[in-house]
Amino acid sequence: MLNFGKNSLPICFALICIGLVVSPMPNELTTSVPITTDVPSNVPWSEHQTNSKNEVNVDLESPLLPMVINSWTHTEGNEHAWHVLNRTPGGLGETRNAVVEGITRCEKLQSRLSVGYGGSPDELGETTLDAMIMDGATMDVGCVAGLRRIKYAIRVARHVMEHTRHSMLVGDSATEFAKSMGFRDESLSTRNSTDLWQQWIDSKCQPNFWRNVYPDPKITCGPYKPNRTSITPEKENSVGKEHTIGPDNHDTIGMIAIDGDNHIHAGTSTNGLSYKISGRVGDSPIPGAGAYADNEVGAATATGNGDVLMRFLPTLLAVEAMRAGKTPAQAAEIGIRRVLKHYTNFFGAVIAVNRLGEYAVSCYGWEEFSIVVSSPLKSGPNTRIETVNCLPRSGPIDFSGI
Ligand code: SD4
Repeated sequence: MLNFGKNSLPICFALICIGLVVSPMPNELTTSVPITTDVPSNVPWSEHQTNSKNEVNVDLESPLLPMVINSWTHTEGNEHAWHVLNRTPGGLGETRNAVVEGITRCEKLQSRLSVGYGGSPDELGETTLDAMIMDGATMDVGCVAGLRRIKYAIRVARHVMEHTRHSMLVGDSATEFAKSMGFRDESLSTRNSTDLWQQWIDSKCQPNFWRNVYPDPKITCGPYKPNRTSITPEKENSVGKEHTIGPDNHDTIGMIAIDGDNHIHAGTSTNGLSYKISGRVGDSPIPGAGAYADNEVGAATATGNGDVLMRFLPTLLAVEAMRAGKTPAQAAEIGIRRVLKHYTNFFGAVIAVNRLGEYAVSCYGWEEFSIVVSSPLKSGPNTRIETVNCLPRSGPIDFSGI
């Protein structure tokens, strides 16, 4: 667990320089990057300064803002979001555009072949998309899940938020909605996704997400029927542990943008897990699971095995932990440890950012995890990749207070 939010700015710059010197990749850090503001982040929000309307910290300017932060090494999306955010001084009024357009850039580029069309074919060989945008000022959200045949899921999510009174549309009906809003209906399959799917069929549909069915899903493809024998109540320690998610086969971006007025938007986009059962929706489009934002406190976003993550709403947990006075580091770790309490064979990460731009990551299941951050730095590039060590997989985990 690494805390980015405590030490002094000079130390931060020194560490960045050391990281640049010792790191095999430019801009990639293998240690934490402590960043600070004048405001102690372990003070409960209720104790921070308030105005007559009882709004917290309204006049507080943070040297860390504006900022854009996202999960995994989707640098192009982050750079584009940063560019959009800086169209206005302080990023004012641009956080929604920054998140939506930054994520759209990833969807367009099929960033690292892992976000957007042409990735993670489901059991039927089709790519479907989940996405969400959340406004931390109004608490409005727009989400799409299992979206078929429309490339830019995050923009469709934005249309759900801005042109309906609903929060989420799903499946074919979401496609119809998108078409009526002017989006193009087109196949999301590519040579890459078709080849991946064919290889999966050739390997007898392994791995897959079925259990308690016949014929045996561990050795053969479906169609399957439910087993007539009683279901073992034995708890599985993981959901599909064969489906490891790593730097080369992950499929999600979670992004948070904060402007100089502490206005926050958070968003996600994913094509889910490869070989998912058709109709499966992950955590990414679910508020509180894939991402959450509240201008009064901050925001969080998660990545990893969404079938598990959505059971614990880790990003809501992280934001609520910060509201209760925890640092971003503690808050992110609370999100992860809540999952670990029940599923120790799990891959995932939570990024937590407070409204001042102090941030931290907690991750589990991998050795390390990378994020991209853009924020004003006195020296060095504004956009940089930061890599943190994940919680150790062996040894006791502290569940106190979880
Ligand atoms: C999902 N959480 O659909 C996503 C997958 C992911 O990097 O995060 N991959 O379960």
